[in-house]
Amino acid sequence: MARAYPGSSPPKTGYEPGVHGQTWPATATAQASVLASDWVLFTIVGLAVVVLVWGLILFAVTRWRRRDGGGDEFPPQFRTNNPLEIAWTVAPLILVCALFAYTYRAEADVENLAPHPDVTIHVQGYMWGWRFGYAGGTTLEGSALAPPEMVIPLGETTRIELTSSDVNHAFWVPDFLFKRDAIPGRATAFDLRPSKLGTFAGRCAEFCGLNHALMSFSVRVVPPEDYARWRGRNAR
Ligand SMILES: [Cu+2]
Repeated sequence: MARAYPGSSPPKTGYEPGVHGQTWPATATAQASVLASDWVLFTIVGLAVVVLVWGLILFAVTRWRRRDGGGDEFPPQFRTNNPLEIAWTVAPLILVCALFAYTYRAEADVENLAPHPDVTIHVQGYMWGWRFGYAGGTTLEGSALAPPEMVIPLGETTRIELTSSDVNHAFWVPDFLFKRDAIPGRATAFDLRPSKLGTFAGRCAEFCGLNHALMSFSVRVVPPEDYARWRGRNAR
């Protein structure tokens, strides 16, 4: 259980049981919800296939089991059955194609960049920390003991432009179900639209050297009014 911290909620470590264990995935952004529903769909379809296959096996072994005093009754013996062959080839094919199409659309949704993001932040990974540069001037930088905290508004679109100044790092926030490599000399962009207030833990997810483990950060999602006030205080 989370302990009560005065004034704020404790940053999650990203490994709370029941949140990141083998259960339903956490979703703190609109993009994460898209991925989570994809995950849920795969789980449901997978379970349906399991029930069908186990059901058929159970049916076969009980229907044609050897019975006491019943002699040796065999199930119908045949070499080919075209309708059956076609059915068990086509049905899985349709299933796989449908799941592929759904995932393709989900990934396109997650990767989609809004034409006019509300907030833009240049994120730079370096050995061993993170720099958050807000369009307009503010740059946040922390240390291993006081990792930087990115502040973004709830329900609005934040564009992250990600790069690295030295080696490969990776920007990862478990609650956002999102991870992206930070590559030196190359900038990539993605959008986040938070759907939950709170402070979410982030990590470097690419082993990048001796102090890789210290490359943490957090993302604090606040109401848009609070964000505007925070920007007012920090804009320079
Ligand atoms: Cu790193």
